[in-house]
Amino acid sequence: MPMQIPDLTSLKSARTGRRVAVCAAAAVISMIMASVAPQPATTHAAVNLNVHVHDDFFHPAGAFIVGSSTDHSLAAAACEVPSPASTCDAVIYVGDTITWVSPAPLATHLHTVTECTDGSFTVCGAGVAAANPIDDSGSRNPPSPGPSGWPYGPLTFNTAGTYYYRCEVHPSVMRGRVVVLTIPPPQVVGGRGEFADAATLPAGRTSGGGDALSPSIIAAIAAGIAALIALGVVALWARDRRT
Ligand SMILES: [Cu+2]
Repeated sequence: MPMQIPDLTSLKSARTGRRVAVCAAAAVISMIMASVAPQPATTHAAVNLNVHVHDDFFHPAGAFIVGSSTDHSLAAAACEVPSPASTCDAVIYVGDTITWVSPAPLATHLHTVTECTDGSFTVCGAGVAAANPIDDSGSRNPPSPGPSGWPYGPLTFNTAGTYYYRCEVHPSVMRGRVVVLTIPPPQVVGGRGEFADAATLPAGRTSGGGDALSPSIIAAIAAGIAALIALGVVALWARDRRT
């Protein structure tokens, strides 16, 4: 019986065909992933954050639920100190605004919002820090709104950084920081709230929630499904070539 000699030309052709198919599948997957991948956000809708003026401390709206004596004591313990805790910081993003408010009955004393040069809170006054937009509110009476009272602002922060201020009536304990970040925030914010500050949420942002799939997760799922389909097609094609 004559020996069977394999057809080398057809074997090479099959291998080349598989390689082409795998490369084509990889290209399709890459194109799908590139088309569905979320693009980084480049814009941020400016929002306002209220900072509450108390006797005698500052804190951003929502950091503490001030309304019971216990929560008021917690807020005072954290914020009415020479170096307030980070929970007392007003954290915003470039382009956002801050408004200092003192809705009754938060405060009964006169207070000011006066910029300082740095975290020592020792050099303070109107215009002492050129980059600090806080300047000086002057002495303001509760309640808000009032003829000589609050609010102070909104003031816009266009440069990232940390800005310091204090009350000139209570300079050793009534100190605050505004931290301005450059990265846009997520489009879903938490459900913190106090008084009517939730009304300052921008259009398109919702309070609470957070259960919806993010665009990146949807893109990952779509890419995974596309990859599975492509691999299945390649496997079927390779099996057909062997039979
Ligand atoms: Cu004060």
